[in-house]
Amino acid sequence: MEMTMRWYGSRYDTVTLQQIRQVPGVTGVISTLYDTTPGEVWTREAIHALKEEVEAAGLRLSGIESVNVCDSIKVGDADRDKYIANYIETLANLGKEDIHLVCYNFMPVFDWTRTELARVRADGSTVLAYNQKAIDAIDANDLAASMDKMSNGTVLPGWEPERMAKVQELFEMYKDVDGEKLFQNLVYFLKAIMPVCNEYDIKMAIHPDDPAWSVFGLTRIINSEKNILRLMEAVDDVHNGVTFCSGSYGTNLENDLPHMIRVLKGRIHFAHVRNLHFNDTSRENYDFEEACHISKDGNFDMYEIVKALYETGFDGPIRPDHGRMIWGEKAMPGYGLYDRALGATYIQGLWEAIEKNAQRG
Ligand code: DNO
Repeated sequence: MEMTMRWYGSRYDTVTLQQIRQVPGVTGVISTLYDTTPGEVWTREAIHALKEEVEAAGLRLSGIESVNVCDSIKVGDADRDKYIANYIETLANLGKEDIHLVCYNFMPVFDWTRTELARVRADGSTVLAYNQKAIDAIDANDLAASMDKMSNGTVLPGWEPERMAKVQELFEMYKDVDGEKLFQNLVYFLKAIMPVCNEYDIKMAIHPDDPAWSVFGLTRIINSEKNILRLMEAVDDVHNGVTFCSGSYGTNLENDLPHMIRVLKGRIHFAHVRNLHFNDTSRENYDFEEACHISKDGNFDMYEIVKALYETGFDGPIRPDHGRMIWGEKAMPGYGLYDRALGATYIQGLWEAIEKNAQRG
């Protein structure tokens, strides 16, 4: 595995490449061209400039999170082939720049969803949290506005204001898209891009739905072992792979995370590792908050998760995921430096112990 951190680019991130370079063991960043809109072609020059900037800081551009898939492709409307052609051109340009990992998602309208971006925990740290009652009480239109207000003036990934301005239009686009249709549109997209992925050895890594169930009546399909395996079989090519995000799959307690990692052996190209603390798991009062990475702060056995990755020969980039906001840091919710740095060293500690144990028999 390669330890990485997500970085939003010098124009948007409060964390610098130099700071990331100083986190023990981190050798790469996962980034994106943040000022592009879904559907447009990424030029080779822009990709090259990003890569050069990262390399000048002594790091590697280990992958892209995300090249977003535009809504036309997701709903399968008349324009989709045009946008798929653009996506293919972007992938070719990434391949020419020697980039071989692309994370993306296929969630309708909203990317990840939370109801609080700064819930205060007992130790005074703040975290992202989800409360079902709060979701049930709000109109989807208001959620976009309140996320914007909660974001400390930072641009939240997946909640870009330009997209959220047309949220009603987006809901309209998805009104006839059920789970099966969305799945078929995803398969259509993947089949169309596999040739360019094969040509440049680009591993596509789909990010799961977060949370792992439908919100605001919008269907969600990448949320369980059964569904992700169905996708792997429908396009049975190693370049059709998975971002294993423990915090997203883990929102559904029926998902056995270490087991899922084992059955997805060879198809996990990227791992997001984080922990959740559940306060209530009944359907109506469902409530969780994001914990720090260590096992005892949350509900997941992080040792078993990392062990499953190790034992299945996972060799892609791994990154600590959302961190708590601690030590007075002001940053994009979930993406401060300090707690993610603690997460990165913790995961590496687990990995080293597991690896040495295995090597010494
Ligand atoms: C949130 C992230 C997601 C993820 C996308 C991938 O923090 O995990 O926004 O990057 O879903 O396309």
